[in-house]
Amino acid sequence: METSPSTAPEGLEINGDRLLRRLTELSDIGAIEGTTGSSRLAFTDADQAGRDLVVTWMTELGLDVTVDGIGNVVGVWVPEAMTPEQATLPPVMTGSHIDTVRTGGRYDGNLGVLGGLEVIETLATAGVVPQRPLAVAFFSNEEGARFPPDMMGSLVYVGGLGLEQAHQTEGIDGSKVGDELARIGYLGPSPCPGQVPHAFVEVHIEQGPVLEEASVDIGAVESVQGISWTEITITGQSNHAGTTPMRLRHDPAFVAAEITTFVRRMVTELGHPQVGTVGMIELHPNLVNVVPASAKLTVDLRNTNNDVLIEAEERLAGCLERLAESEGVEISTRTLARFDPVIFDPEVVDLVELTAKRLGASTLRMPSGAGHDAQMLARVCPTAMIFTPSHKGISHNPAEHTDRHHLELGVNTLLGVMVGLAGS
Ligand code: HGY
Ligand code: MN
Ligand code: MN
Repeated sequence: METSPSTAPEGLEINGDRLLRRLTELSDIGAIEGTTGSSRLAFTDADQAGRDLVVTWMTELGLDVTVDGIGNVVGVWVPEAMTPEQATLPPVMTGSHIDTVRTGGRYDGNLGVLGGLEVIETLATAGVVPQRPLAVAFFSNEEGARFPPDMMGSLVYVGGLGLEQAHQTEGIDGSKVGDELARIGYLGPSPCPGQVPHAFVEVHIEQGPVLEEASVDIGAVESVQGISWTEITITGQSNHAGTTPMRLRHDPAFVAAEITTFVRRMVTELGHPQVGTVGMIELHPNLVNVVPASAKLTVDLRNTNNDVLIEAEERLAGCLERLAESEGVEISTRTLARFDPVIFDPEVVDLVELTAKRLGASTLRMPSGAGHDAQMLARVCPTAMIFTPSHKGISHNPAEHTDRHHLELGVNTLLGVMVGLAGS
């Protein structure tokens, strides 16, 4: 991958006011009262409104906007001064997502999409003509919180998941991806898999404490850890809370609690960087005086080391077998997501680090604890990520915050890396 240190005009900087204004305007859609966060679960009305707003900005900027069969939106910038040969080259692409978890923050995903838009607007305004088109995308359903798996849109974009299979995916509310895409008007005509970019780079908040604790400005992300999501359904025997002696109980709530504590103990034993989360527990019928009939819970396991992640999965499976036996319940599982760790392109990582240092930033090479669309694009083209610090490491929480200086530094780094990858 030939990359050249950024050849953007010395000192060319993004317009921080414009970036902040767009981040604010977008986060006002699905705004969570009293916070700076938003709730825009994939393919909901709020997601549709957010999509419409960003598509408007892309169109106003003169980008060639396309929507594909899973609702991924790509805006391509082809400056008029570009030669016909250059205009048909695969673009350097950036982007991320604008869907959020139910309790989302202002910057998760949004920074990568609006930062990409800002880079293109800055270059266009300055009359910089890259040697190949630049593109900014937002990929559908990156969070996977309503419809698993996460990174669904970018996974379909790179051919890792069939479009029909994605459309048939049922959400936590019983709706289907294909129906919801049609309902919000984003069941687009562009083919999946999508065009393979020349290279892909994503700027994203770290969503963890590492950069802030180390007082470092920019993360040069070298990898993404492996992800394993399992849905567990426990079927016991519904019974009267008062009359049923403990010896006769087959209690899914108790089993769910045992699984939750098992995950914590196992992860502690395996040690850092293994993490484990029980994020969802549902009881049925969920009433004070009824021993539950069933319980459904999710387990999210992650590790940079795939072998240890597999060990964690095997230990969890053993725990479920023992509990089914001892408590006389039925336990079934469904894999919601399973992605191996991903290593980014070393030359693109080098360019991120070099570009940030040229801007006077301190840098740190690090893995990503969160999943990102970049980990899917890495399957088809040279890819890396730029991290900005997260205040107190808080994310997937409306209190998510990154200070302006770091937002601007992250997007200025993105500008330099994109120009460096495209040549100008
Ligand atoms: O789950 C994740 O890591 C990402 O936020 N989708
Ligand atoms: Mn994200
Ligand atoms: Mn997220």
